[in-house]
Amino acid sequence: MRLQGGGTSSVLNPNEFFNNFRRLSVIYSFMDRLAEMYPRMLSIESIGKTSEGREMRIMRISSPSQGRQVNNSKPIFWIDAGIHAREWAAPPAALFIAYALLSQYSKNNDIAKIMDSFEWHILPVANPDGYEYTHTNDRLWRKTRSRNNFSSCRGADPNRNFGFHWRENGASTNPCSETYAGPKAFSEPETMNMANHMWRHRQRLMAYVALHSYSQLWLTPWGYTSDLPDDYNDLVGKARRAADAVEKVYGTKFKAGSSTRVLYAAAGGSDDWAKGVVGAKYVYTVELRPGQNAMRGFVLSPSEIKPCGLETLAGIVQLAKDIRDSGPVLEGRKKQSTNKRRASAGS
Ligand code: 0X9
Ligand code: ZN
Repeated sequence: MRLQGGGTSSVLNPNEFFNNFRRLSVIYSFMDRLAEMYPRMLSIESIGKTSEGREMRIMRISSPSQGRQVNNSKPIFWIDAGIHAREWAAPPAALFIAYALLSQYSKNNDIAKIMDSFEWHILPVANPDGYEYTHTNDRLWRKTRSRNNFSSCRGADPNRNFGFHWRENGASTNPCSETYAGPKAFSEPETMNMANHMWRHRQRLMAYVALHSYSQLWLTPWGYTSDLPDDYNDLVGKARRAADAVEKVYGTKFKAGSSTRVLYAAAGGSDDWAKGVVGAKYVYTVELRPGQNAMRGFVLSPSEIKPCGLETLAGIVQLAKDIRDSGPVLEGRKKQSTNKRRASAGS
């Protein structure tokens, strides 16, 4: 798939944009630029603010309504990236996918299919405060940047902060720890904003993918227990097919399996919450390049941004096609999730 350049050499030109890692303001300007280029397919929406007051912006992407199909009845395919600040491979991969959906809709059959089948909600920077901090102060910062009571250490691990089996496993009570779960579930505005948005769209939320790095894994729930979800075979089967599609692009090998069994038990993740509370069916955490033995795994060369984007796109396209072909699971979900209490969702 070729990237179409826009004529100028500005960093907001899509071809140039993916040549390097970008600050948050440049990412947001790039999103605005895409919204100008594709006004019928893309709208930008704020889902709330971070603890330092930065906006959290999602891209809502869908093909223009056709005939009787109304856009707000499509199942939603959610992608977030950068919930861990230092995992720089993830935000550009999410943006690359968004740009491919928009720019290839009229050129590529697979993209047209998955655009017609889903409404895409893409949050390229899920932890904007942390992301900026990795540019200005500490390249290896992971957490949010909220202030903690009784400690000068800042932030909580947002991927230990979601309200499902919160802090039961693999999470710390120490504010100075990298895996600090926060003082309570959804203490961080970033996770609360994500949860509110997903909850609001729960009847249509079909697929949830969180992009992280690194280790080259396609992980399914659960992350809080070594037990497997009832539909594990379906989930891991689709993950393997996605991983195979990724490998076909540059030979990058990904392993598929449940989070706890492949990595470690860690409760309070966004993935477990999306499946366990919201009831999204196809839920994955993807650990992007490089492989788990890499020396400086969070620090990717800028020259890997496009290859990483391209191979991740191949996996997502495969997954979306497979979900689409596995039939109308949405109807069943609607009935099942409407009465479900948001027991552990905080407010
Ligand atoms: O530990 C994490 O949050 C993720 N790995 S990372 O190296 N990117 O920090 C894995 C999360 C898997 N999902 C759950 N444990 N719920
Ligand atoms: Zn991560």
